Amino acid sequence: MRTQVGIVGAGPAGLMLAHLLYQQGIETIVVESRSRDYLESRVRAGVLEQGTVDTLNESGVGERMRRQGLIHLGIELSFSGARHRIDMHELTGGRAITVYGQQEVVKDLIQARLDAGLPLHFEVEATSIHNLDTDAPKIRFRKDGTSHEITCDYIAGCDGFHGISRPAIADALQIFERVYPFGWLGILAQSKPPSEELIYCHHERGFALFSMRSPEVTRLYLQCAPDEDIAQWPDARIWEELELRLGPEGSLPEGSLNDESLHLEEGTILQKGVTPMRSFVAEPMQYGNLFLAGDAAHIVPPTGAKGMNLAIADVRVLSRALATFYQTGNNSLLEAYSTTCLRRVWRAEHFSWWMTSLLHRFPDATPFQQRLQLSELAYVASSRAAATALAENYVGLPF
Ligand code: RFL
Ligand code: PHB
Repeated sequence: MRTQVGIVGAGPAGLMLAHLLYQQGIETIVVESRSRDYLESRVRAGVLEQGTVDTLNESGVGERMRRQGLIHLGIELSFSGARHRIDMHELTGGRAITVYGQQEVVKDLIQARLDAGLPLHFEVEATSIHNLDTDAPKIRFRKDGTSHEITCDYIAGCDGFHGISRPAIADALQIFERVYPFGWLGILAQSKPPSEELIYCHHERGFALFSMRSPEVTRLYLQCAPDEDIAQWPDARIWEELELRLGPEGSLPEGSLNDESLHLEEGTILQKGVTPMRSFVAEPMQYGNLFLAGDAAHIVPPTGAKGMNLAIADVRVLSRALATFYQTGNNSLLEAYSTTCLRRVWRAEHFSWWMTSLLHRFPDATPFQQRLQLSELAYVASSRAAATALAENYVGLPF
């Protein structure tokens, strides 16, 4: 097999790249180890930045998102028994986020690819990549017991954190990493969300997040141990813990909670799982004719809702660089790929680390550190400058 750009992985990064390159007349082959059904039902991210929304719309795959996505103009922070609204729309001169599930984005991109009749191979696991410093790099995979090879001009490693692309160039990379001493237990439930906006809760029992997928389906998270045993969390315990973290803290005087109290509707839990949390960056995001994009190159803890948005931002840069090369022969944008992406990546790394540090309960935090956390929360809730810094990062900096 021969193609211009061989793409390993059909998550948001690989699918979006294939779609953007198709629009530029560039040939691609996508190989994905999982089944279509698995990809379309994997519940992950839910918050799209304005720039991600614009990219989907401009490339003609935003129709269902425009109908079903929920536009949010603000978020709430809950701490010390009260809720505070951050009016992102007002603070950022009219920007907003859209709540639309990652698996819905993936469905729309898979459909566009199949409608165009272009190669997207499910249940095909790339086993290795070769000849990266030649002009004919290769992707090897096995199918039906025989091994196959795709010869490319370029390879895009869009195979996520556990893929094969980054390890293939491990010797050329510098790794920056921080692992957090907690994870998130996430559920998807058939019930009305407790609020129309997302609520990020700092609570003495640990962080909680109240999000949604639609007016009837809620997505909720609880801070837990990184290796939490999900079997210890029957549905009733999850609801009870969510209720506690949405409510007041034990030591507060009566009457300090907002009088408008929230109602948590308990519905059928459709899915549950535990995600460990880390910050991770591999530099540079390129070696020879291999380009890494999305989670293959970097991970953020989910608190800032940046992971999928960064994946889309990377492939926007890469698709433009490849288009320029194929149209003009000029490879300067390709050479600048890693540097260009890393500027945005590190901003998102900082913001995600900051949101995580602000909102979680750290098992080894001293009383001094806990007071600093509360002071910073109070500052964000009361200072326009501090709230603006949160808002502009949350809605996403312009491309
Ligand atoms: P993906 O989605 O992991 O896709 C990589 C694909 O590569 C395939 N693959 C291979 N295919 C062929 N051969 C091989 N050898 C292969 N090895 C792997 C895999 O099967 C997979 O399909 O990476 P991509 O495209 O870079 O996308 C990244 C996002 O998925 C990720 O950053 C987000 O989900 C992170 N994230 C969030 N991001 C946001 O922007 N907003 C959010 O609100 C948000 N919330 C979240 C999140 C991630 C979470 N979890 C579960 C990690 C909430 C959670 C709980
Ligand atoms: C989600 O709805 O899944 C979600 C929302 C905000 C986050 C992370 C995840 O920060």
